[in-house]
Amino acid sequence: MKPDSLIYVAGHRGLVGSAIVRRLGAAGFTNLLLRTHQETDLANQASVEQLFADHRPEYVFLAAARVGGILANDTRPAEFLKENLAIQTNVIDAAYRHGTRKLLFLGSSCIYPKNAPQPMREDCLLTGPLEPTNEWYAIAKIAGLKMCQAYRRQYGFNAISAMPTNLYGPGDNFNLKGSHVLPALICKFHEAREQGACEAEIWGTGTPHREFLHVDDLADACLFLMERYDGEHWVNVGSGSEISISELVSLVAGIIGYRGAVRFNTAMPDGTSRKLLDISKLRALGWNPTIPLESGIQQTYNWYLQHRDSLRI
Ligand code: GFB
Repeated sequence: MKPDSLIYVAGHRGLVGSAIVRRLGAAGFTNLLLRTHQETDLANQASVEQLFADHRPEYVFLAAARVGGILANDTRPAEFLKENLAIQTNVIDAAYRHGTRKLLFLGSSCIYPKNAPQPMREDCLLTGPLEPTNEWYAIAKIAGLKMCQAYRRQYGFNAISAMPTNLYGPGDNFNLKGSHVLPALICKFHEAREQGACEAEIWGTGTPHREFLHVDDLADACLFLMERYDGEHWVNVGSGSEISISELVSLVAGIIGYRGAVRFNTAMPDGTSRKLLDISKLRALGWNPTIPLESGIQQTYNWYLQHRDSLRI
């Protein structure tokens, strides 16, 4: 990418897209194409066609997606499948037809089988059944990375895919019905402490393990891959370490200063028991994560405190 290359960040107001915009700005890329959902509905093929015909971006970061935590995934399967298939199909196809030089598609670690050996290597894709709570989202993301592969093979289109682990950071969704676990814990413990509540509810058993990556690390990896990787195979992006939900609960409660009790609501789903990514491929390319979990959570909590009044929670 050159400093004046026209770069389209699809989904620039989301957790990932906003981090990519910050990272591009820090690296001196100023010619960014950014459109809100109101301006361009990416699930609408005609809108996407118009955008690409008008602007012909040279590079595309495809960070737009219908995303959510375990409850949203589990209860809104049609939206997660249909909207993601539509968004990614429209954007990847339009980018190819309008001469985009390179596109980076963002997937998710939930593409891998529920019982995949840990840590999960890229080549365990499609070797077993998916985790039921998010199989709809996972199927859409698998279709997206396969579309990138297919367009590369048949048309020579330079489309690559990155598969991030569970993400967190500034700009996350703190709405408890739709959020992932980390923003949910921040919100729950902060509110409980403020209100002097003696108990906070945690979903599931607390035994599942998750790997968490700060979104600024992911954005850095996306730029790295855009500039240095041209392969047909997708690349895992993670922090390389996992933590149980119970341990995470203690960590977040400590950072926020919540000293009340926690109650595990086992009527809520646990999801998959582990999903740690094998990131040796990315490390071999020369990239490593840099943001430790504890300081990343502290920074995210500070962001939450600053933006709390304007969040829809
Ligand atoms: O982050 P999370 O919603 O998504 O949940 P997944 C992770 C774990 O935290 C689960 C537990 O075991 C939850 O039961 N948990 C405990 C909570 N308390 C809470 C809470 O208050 N809110 C939430 N949300 N979880 C998602 C997928 O799975 O991961 C997506 O559904 C995507 O498709 C994303 O892949 C990265 O890690 O289970």
